[in-house]
Amino acid sequence: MSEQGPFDTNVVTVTRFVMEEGRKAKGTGELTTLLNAVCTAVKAISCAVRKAGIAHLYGIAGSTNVTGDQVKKLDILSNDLVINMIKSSFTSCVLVSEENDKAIIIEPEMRGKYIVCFDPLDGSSNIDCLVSIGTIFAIYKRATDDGQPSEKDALQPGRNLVAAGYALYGSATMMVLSTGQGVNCFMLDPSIGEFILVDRDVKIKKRGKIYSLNEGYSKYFDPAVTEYLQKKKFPQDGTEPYNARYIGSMVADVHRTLMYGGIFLYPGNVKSPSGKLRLLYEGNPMAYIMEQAGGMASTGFETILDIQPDSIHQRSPVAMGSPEDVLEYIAICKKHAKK
Ligand code: AMP
Ligand code: P6P
Repeated sequence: MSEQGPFDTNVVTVTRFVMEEGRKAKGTGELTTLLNAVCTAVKAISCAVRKAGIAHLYGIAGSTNVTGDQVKKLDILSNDLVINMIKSSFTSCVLVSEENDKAIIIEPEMRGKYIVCFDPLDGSSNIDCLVSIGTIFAIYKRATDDGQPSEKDALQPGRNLVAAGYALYGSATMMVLSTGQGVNCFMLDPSIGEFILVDRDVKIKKRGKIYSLNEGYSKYFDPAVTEYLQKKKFPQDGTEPYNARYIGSMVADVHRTLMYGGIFLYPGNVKSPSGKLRLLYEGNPMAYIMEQAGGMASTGFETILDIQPDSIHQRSPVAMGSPEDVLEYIAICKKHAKK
């Protein structure tokens, strides 16, 4: 409760927060405009997600995306919202979406200097059972300004990110955002349709007590992953075993890891050596948030943000969360690599 009582007349919205950051950066305002366009898309997606059952947005829309997931109506609607809001902000030149095989090159008269990689509705296989889902976005500045922008402009390591974040459509809708000066969390207040700053400069615990991965793939795990899990379940150092938590929606699993500490893993395995998660619009933005919050994000051998992408939908193994937990996992991976 602020000093004014129940109604805060000086509330910090994400729009106000981003404008303040923009003034400090002495920018032209283009990034501020882009971030606010993303927020508008997220508000509209949140509304659609909350109404989906009533508005008959559930159900299979018939097509499949690059991951092979059945594309549901909410996926298509979310993808169209993000594309249209960003296009009409005149800030971007190339868009990469999980829902589009090819990169979207913005028409010349609407172009700006930014590149946005996004998953418009991550975790979509959970839509019909009302499990939390999310939107993930990653923003780069175009590195070259010669000629026609292309898909190649999006092939930048995560280290080059200018901003990244995600929206979680859970028991409430939250926007988690970083523009390189830490991680800030904004809760959507549906009564005024604004994201309100609720957690400033979030930092992850140095070590947690939760591991998160799909143990249904245990048969296919590399030996290092099996050894790591054994250590979490049957610790030999007198400590208590870790808890297991896995939602199967990356945004929800990563947000819980950010809030409570621990480790989220989607490792490669014998069937899919690079795992399932996509580098440009799942691995990199989440790794950026984790590092900005004092956490770590690795493939087990390489820092995720240092990977030079070869293709826009390439996959990467993911281990991210509390630094001590990720370092412990990396040590086991490297030990097995030496054998
Ligand atoms: P702009 O001219 O608005 O595209 O901004 C130029 C650069 O300034 C951006 O690429 C960022 O590195 C920084 N910047 C601009 N606006 C913001 C903002 N709202 N928050 C954080 N950094 C910003
Ligand atoms: P699995 C959702 O489909 C997703 O892309 C991520 O959100 C999630 O972390 C992962 O796939 C879950 O995959 O193989 O455990 O069902």
